[in-house]
Amino acid sequence: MKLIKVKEAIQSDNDQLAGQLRGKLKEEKTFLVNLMSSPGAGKTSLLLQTTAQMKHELRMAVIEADIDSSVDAERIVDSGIPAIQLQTGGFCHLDVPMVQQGLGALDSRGLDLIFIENVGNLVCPAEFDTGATIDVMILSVPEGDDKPLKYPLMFSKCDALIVNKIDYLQTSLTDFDLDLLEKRVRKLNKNINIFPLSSRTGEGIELWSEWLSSKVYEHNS
Ligand SMILES: Nc1nc2c(ncn2[C@@H]2O[C@H](COP(=O)(O)OP(=O)(O)OP(=O)(O)O)[C@@H](O)[C@H]2O)c(=O)[nH]1
Ligand SMILES: [Mg+2]
Repeated sequence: MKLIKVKEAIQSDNDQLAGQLRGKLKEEKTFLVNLMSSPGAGKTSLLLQTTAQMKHELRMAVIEADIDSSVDAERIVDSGIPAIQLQTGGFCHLDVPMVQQGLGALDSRGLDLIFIENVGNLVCPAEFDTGATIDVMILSVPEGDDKPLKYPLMFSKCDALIVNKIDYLQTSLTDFDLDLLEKRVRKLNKNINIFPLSSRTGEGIELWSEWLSSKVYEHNS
């Protein structure tokens, strides 16, 4: 009997395509951010704040991915930033061919910075390289500071961690411990960049945007 490990074969093909896409984006001077989190952590809210902060210096667009619906892409377009919606029809993550479809629909040449809002999920998106230049995740305060213990792969693979909804820290509604979270994350990923912020009040958005902007200029020059 012949045994074929389908998942490994799919991932190895995908890894190869991801490497090729990263090379192409580098040549075209386009920076691609893969933004991941659980549902509702604040991906779309962060994108609205970040693009508003950076729109005078960079040409940007957003690829939204959802299992169904196009509400997120509509919110981005309403803010004046080009966006397209990928509907995965049940898939819980994006792979490189799906991202390529999105890039094709946007005509990515001429854009400095493109964001992918990946499907809301802390498991599957962590396993699939999208070909993005960097991976960024959001953990929001109401989800709790124990998430690095439960979803270590996601925290291990990201270049930056946004801790969103820090406005909750000033209330009695949470026991979230930011220092404890940082200790847990650094055990998995020593050099990760951590940005506590609120996509509601705007606190911390400037620091995150400045860091991202410096990465974009480094990559695209
Ligand atoms: N208090 C507070 N609420 C926030 C913050 N950021 C986002 N929210 C709220 O959290 C909810 C979910 O935000 P979204 O930006 O839609 O989250 P998302 O990760 O894009 O959600 P999905 O695309 O459904 O996975 C909304 O009601 C936002 O208004 C924040 O910093 N503080
Ligand atoms: Mg969203």
